[in-house]
Amino acid sequence: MQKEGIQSTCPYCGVGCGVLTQGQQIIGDPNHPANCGALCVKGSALQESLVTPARLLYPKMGKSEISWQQATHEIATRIHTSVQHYGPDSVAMYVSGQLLTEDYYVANKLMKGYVGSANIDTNSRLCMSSAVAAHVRAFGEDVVPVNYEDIDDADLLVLVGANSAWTHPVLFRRIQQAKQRNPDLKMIVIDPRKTVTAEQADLHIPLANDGDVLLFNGLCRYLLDRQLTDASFVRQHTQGLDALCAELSHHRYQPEQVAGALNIPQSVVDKFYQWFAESTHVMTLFCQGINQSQSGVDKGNAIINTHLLSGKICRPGCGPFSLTGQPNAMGGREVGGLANQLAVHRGFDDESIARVQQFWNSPVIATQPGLKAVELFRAVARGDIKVLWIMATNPLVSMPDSDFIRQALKQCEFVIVSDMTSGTDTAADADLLLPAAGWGEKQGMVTNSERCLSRQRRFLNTPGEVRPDWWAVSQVGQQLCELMDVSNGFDFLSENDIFREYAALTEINRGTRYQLELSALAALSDAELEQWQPTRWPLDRSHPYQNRHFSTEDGRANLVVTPAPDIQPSSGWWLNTGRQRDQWHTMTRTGHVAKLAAGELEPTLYMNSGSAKALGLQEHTMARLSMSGEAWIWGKVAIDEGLQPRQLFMSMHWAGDYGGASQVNRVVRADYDPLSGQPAFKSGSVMIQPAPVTHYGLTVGHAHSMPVCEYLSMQREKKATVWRFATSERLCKTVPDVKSGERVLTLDQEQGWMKVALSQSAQSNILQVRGITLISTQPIIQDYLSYVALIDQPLDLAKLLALSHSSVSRTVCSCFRVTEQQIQQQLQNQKTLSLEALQDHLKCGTNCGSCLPEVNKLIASHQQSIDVVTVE
Ligand SMILES: Nc1nc2c(c(=O)[nH]1)N[C@H]1C(S)=C(S)[C@@H](COP(=O)(O)OP(=O)(O)OC[C@H]3O[C@@H](n4cnc5c(=O)[nH]c(N)nc54)[C@H](O)[C@@H]3O)O[C@H]1N2
Ligand SMILES: Nc1nc2c(c(=O)[nH]1)N[C@H]1C(S)=C(S)[C@@H](COP(=O)(O)OP(=O)(O)OC[C@H]3O[C@@H](n4cnc5c(=O)[nH]c(N)nc54)[C@H](O)[C@@H]3O)O[C@H]1N2
Ligand code: SF4
Ligand SMILES: [Mo]
Repeated sequence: MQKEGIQSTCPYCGVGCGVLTQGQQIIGDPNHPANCGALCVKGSALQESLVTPARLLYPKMGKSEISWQQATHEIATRIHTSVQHYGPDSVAMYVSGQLLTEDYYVANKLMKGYVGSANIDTNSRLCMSSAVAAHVRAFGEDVVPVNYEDIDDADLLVLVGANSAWTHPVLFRRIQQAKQRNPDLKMIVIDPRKTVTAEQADLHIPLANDGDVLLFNGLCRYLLDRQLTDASFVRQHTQGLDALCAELSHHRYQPEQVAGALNIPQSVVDKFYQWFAESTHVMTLFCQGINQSQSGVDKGNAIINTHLLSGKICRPGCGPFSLTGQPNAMGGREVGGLANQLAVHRGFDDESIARVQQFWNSPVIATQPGLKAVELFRAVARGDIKVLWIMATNPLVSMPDSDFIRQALKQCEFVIVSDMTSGTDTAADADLLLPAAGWGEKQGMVTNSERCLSRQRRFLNTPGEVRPDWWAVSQVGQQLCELMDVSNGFDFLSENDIFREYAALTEINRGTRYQLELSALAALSDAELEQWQPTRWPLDRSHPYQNRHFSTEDGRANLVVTPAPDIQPSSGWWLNTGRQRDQWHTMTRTGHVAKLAAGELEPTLYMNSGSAKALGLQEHTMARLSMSGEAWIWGKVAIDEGLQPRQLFMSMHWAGDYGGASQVNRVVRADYDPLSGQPAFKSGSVMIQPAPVTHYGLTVGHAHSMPVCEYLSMQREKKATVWRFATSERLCKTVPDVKSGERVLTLDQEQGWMKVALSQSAQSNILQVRGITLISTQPIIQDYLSYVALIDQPLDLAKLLALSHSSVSRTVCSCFRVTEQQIQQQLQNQKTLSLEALQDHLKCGTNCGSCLPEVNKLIASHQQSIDVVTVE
């Protein structure tokens, strides 16, 4: 039963939209400052996502269900024994920006204050750690110095390495609205790919991969050479100018050199620099194209340098804006859940260690940084880490070089995984599985990109023995304290107790250079926390650093010298990875939602038509990729002219049964930024070839056992499941197996055969279709949805055979399942080419609006084709 009228926060991206439960629906909260009622396609499918497949309901050790008491006792004992025999660093936790602040806080306290090791790292290492390091280097603290409202005051928005139209859609909508209100507001998008976001920019800069430091250093040089800096701001509020000038004096930072090295026209570079210099209010929004790089931290600092030099910071409408990925990546950074922080924005200096230890009353405390994600798993593989607790993340899919992670986990003596589902790749390698309460079943605080604390609230009953993560950690903490014979630091009765303790700990920052200070919240009662409304810190409602006093020792921001890395000549093939509009990470929450699954049907490898030609590949055929020539992954080829020659793109999502062996991180190297440790997910060099396909296959129907293939993906539709496969082996007509009692009809076709599984309905003699399989030596492009529609229907052979001439079309609007083909047809039939007329017929884009950029693009291209015809 779902409770009515509950205010909560969306569990997906860092925009942090408010939601409300209304009957059996989840809608946008009109009163939440992050979204004012709007939701994107993922947010508006939350209700459908609530039923998690393979839900984990009881703690499980191996194959047996055990009690929580047994499970937590086992963990505490394992930790205790390991610390005694091998020292505190033999224990590690790997947690997540999708935990609540309370979960994160206790996990951090357990590891750093009671195990005595800082070996607690998080998937935020893969996501935000370069931005964190850049903030700390420039400002002395990990503070995002802008608010969402600043967008409304800006004259120029620069989006760098961010495909926000897909990844932060509600924020992107805010940008579009600001543009509508202020036609002078310009938007620049800096991305090697022409993304949907870039298509809407006033200027798109398709720079060479990792050319960002060079581009932004060039901007600094431009401002300095032309005396366009804010000299008084620089003099009074920054330090490091001389060293920066020395670096920038190199002639490679001149606009013509920059343009040449980045392979873009100089006029484009000039325009960017000129717009930046001329605009009084500039914001630079950046995300994974910046962070996920071997020069990620320098990229962040190069961006911040431009704002410091020009004084376009510390006032409304200005500043660098690191967009956070996960719903509570920011909250995790606040409590200090990264291996290189201690707690509450403090590092491992003597004073911080002493104050935190005193507050925690901790028996042992970590005194130096722990291992960062990539190194942490290497230590696991070496056998240095004996007990590893993974919580709310799926590293076997999301870490680079994921086959190595699989080996590391197999090697580890004791792996605990806390998740909502046992269906993840990581859960398969766990020794102990803990059933976690998920979104809607637990409550606590999350902090979004603009430092706004909102509450996720419970509105569902908890099934089976599922428990919130904070509870599981606290239970282990209590038992560990008993074993250590120290006073209990984990006697929390509710998430509120934990939140109050966390807020109280931030008091150590009061009156210091640190901005994170929430101690006023330590006095909130349960009732007050229940009533909590979204609140930004600093709690005095000031704009961060509005007094131009930064968090460094002397209050001056650091201009950081960021030498630009050489741009690699593009002789090889470059694999860029990232997100699709409708999926969330490793698909555990969105893979089973039919309308979200329609966005990208199978593991797809994008390239432009020139690249495809060079490789001898055609759309819908299969290519295979490898990092070292050992393991290969297969992907379905699709053409995206937004990619440059020799650039490939694949989404990070395909995992578990959905993606089979085609997980992209199997071929992404574990290279990382030396300062932040953040992996360079966006610049893998790979080998690529046409895959040696003998047979392609498509099966729609109910549970089947599918053949073992190099390529096998799965998609859930409401009525049936869809499998797509390809193999180098010759398949024979027995594939796939049919269930006993089913009858089979096999029809030879031009390039293969069709196999229909039939069952007789109990009431009549009518044969009903249970499954349809197409096998062909050629790619199968027929419209799978028409086949899905035939499942569980009486056999209609004529209809079935007619479908062999259908073809699949890309879904544009997921909410109403409108395809590109339908839109094209409607546009052809329509007298006026307006969006409104289109929507009257098809409704596309009338719910969440996430597809509007694409719908508008189709209208525009149709308009163009008409223009061309008229000119001729
Ligand atoms: N739909 C959806 N939305 C999400 C998520 C999701 O899983 N699905 N996840 C959330 C999370 S955790 C995160 S971290 C964010 C990520 O949000 P984004 O960072 O916006 O998304 P990505 O697709 O990872 O990558 C962004 C862009 O970086 C570009 N890029 C690659 N290399 C370079 C480069 O060298 N320089 C520049 N300037 N750009 C480059 C890529 O071409 C890509 O278009 O999304 C959040 N929102
Ligand atoms: N190639 C490539 N790889 C990438 C990226 C990329 O751009 N390219 N991006 C990286 C980035 S930015 C990120 S953020 C990561 C994300 O990668 P992951 O964090 O590994 O991905 P998720 O699928 O979000 O994993 C979250 C897991 O937690 C479970 N879960 C959900 N709620 C709860 C809960 O309340 N408690 C518990 N205990 N479990 C819960 C889910 O079922 C799921 O299994 O991927 C990274 N990997
Ligand atoms: S923009 Fe982000 S927070 Fe908002 S509804 Fe979409 S996924 Fe949720
Ligand atoms: Mo992320």
